Amino acid sequence: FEASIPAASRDLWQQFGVTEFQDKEAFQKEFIRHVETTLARSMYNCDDLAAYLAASQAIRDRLIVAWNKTQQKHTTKDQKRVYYLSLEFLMGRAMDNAMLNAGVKDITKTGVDDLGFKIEDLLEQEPDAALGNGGLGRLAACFVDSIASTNYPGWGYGLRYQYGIFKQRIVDGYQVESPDYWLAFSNPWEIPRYEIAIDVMFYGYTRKYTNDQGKTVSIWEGGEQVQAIAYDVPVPGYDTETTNNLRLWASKPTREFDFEKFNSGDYESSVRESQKAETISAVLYPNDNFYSGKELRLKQQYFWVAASLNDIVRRFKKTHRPWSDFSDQIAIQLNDTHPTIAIVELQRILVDMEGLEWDAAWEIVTSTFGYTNHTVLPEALEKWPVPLFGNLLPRHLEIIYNINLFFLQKVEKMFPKDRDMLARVSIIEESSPQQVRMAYLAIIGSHKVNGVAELHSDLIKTTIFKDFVAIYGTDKFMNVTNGITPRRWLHQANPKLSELIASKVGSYSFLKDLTLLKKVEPFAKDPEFIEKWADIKKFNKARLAALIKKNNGIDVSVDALFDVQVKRIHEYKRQQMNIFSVIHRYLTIKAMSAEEKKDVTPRVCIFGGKSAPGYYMAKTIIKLINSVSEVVNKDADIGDLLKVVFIADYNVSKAEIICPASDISQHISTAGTEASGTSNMKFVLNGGLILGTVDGANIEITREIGEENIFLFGHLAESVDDLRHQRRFNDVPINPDLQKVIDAIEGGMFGDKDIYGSLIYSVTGNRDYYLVSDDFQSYLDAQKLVDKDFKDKTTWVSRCITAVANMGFFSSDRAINEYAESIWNIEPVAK
Ligand code: AZC
Repeated sequence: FEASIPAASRDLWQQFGVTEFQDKEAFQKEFIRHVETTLARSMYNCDDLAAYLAASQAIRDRLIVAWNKTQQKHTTKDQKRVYYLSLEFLMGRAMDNAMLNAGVKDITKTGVDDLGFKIEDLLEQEPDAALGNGGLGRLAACFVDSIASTNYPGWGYGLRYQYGIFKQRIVDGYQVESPDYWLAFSNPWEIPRYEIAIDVMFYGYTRKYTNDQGKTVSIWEGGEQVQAIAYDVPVPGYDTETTNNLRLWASKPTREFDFEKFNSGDYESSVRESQKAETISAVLYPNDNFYSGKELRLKQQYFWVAASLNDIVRRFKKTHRPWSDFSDQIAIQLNDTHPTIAIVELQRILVDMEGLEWDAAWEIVTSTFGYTNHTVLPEALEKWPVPLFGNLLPRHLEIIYNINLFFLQKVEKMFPKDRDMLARVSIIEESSPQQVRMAYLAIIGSHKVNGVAELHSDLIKTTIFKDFVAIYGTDKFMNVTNGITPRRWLHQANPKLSELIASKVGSYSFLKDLTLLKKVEPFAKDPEFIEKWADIKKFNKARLAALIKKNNGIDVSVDALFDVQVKRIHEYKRQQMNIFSVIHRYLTIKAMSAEEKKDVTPRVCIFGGKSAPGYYMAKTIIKLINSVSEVVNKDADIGDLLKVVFIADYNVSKAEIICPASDISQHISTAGTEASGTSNMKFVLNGGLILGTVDGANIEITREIGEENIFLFGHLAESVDDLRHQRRFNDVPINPDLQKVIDAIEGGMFGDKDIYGSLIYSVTGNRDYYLVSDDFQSYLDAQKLVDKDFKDKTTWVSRCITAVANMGFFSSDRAINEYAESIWNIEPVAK
């Protein structure tokens, strides 16, 4: 497939080369061609799904032309590139984004309209590409968008799961999972590259032998082979010619499957064995911020890493540069520890296969990799049992032992006789069985380590990675605060607000330079602007109200305060505290006289999010929310003063409807537990205020938008350890308002109290690890302030405008520029 056309024929190629469609008519021609040939349909049987597929094919063709040009340019310019390795890319839908970034939104919209379709209906046909769990995966999606939009040469590498994150239904108040077979109707946004097939080995053994130079070397052999097939997803930049690549690997059996078995007549088991290969990339593990040490997961990690590195090295070798140029040409970013085995794999390639000396190879490795940490939660840190690891990847384990030995020798020199230090920082934890600590390997094998918001980056330096700061110094550890792409999270999700902003900025240039939002700040006091802004919020709330009506059958008033908490369900994110406060609100309103009720700010409390299928406590929280919803929504005493809604199957495309519709969104993690959060940025960017703790990016949002425009509460990260200690060892009574709530639950107000036993115990049982009780009073106080402030509509909207005007910092373009400058050392591609 490397075959190139002889020079004599190239003119002809150029003459007939595919060009991008430029106008509506050309689009329509392409659209019909795809309906009639690609889909083999006609105007007599073209439904919305077929029309979506045909329109997507037309747009995809356009992307491919741009993609080809970009790749050629990158090859010619031969600049340093970045490869972003992420086990999750939570992309959501592609079509709207592709139209916008390729600049063909209007053409397509009017084009399909003439042909008898509504663009909105077509967009609805597309299933989300939900190849991620939550924040980490969505960040990767924003990052590839920004890398393309800022013209950096960069690729994403991931896995092409056949099943993305499960679909969530609510049955009798409980979460029920079903598979997300998103590829059922084919995926127009990927290009299968069957010719790019890479063999990946597992298991086997290592053998030492003496090579021609008389050196003893180790080789890995005798294992099982599977094949990685590349699927390319074009990633168009906004308002630029750059279209980058996201390469996702799918596992296939190798072509030569077990011929021995085959010939001995055991055909069936030979085929069965080869089918097992396909399961490697079949399904995304549905845990967010939680590590579960399953062998298949380690297989996924190595499969994806080995294929990606093979691909990267192959591309490098084509340039015929010396190995010492490797890290001048290539930067690789590790999105959390999931791809950490890449460090070992590159060392193996260089030493075992390319014959480099250990030290020279290690120098290349460490200057190539950067590692991003996304959490300090102990239950999320990856540690692989040594026996499991050594069985699956025997040579890699040997290399890890060597890396560790050289590292510990260095530490021993720096801190002579400090055995505790050696035990603490060793890659191998001396537990039973021993464990490979992946985060430590990632730190040792990278030149930079970063956290994702200031507080988090400080915390990793003072807690989980403290010893490594002592060893390497502070320069190796840095912060890059997360960001979000304003294309999807402002323009696409909230076209009316984007248009209103553009009317004041003078153009849509803020979508490329988000700091230009600052230009709307003077209009925060302009009555006409405030009114328009308020109308848009109302429109967006009506859009969400319609979704709620359709999904939940509940009527909500757009005049009520929309209070939203949507994110993965996790005890540290404290949805339990939110629902407890909703119960408190319900009890309070119920006890009011008719006169008192007149003063109540009506509220719609909206929840959404998935629980990991095996996370009992999170599932109990979902059940409680739904039970409260049942009771409150039909209580005639309450009416429109309080509604409680759980939106099932929260995902990227629902987030695009939900984010623009909030008045208040909640980001209320126990201080020090949420590394950054990114939905907090989405909600503020869409003109909603935040009720939050002093945690993650909330802190920087406060600094940017002003503390008068955010509702902060709760204990600070620095007090958390002490408070936990207090709870555990002294009898601290629980907050009296919280006690009333618990009494109500235990009195059976929301159904069988036994269902909630362990949830209540997690707060009352001398532990309250997430400090629900300690923060409850200040949470209620902050809620009260929200109720009061919301009554003054003009001031409220004015605060929202000021907040939006100061959100420029949170563009993922800014984050990518920081990575490019301080970690990757790459430049944008010149025109
Ligand atoms: C998340 C963090 O929980 C979230 O705070 C952050 O915004 C996001 O990463 C992006 O940086 N972490 C994860 O989703 N998962 C893991 C394993 O950390």
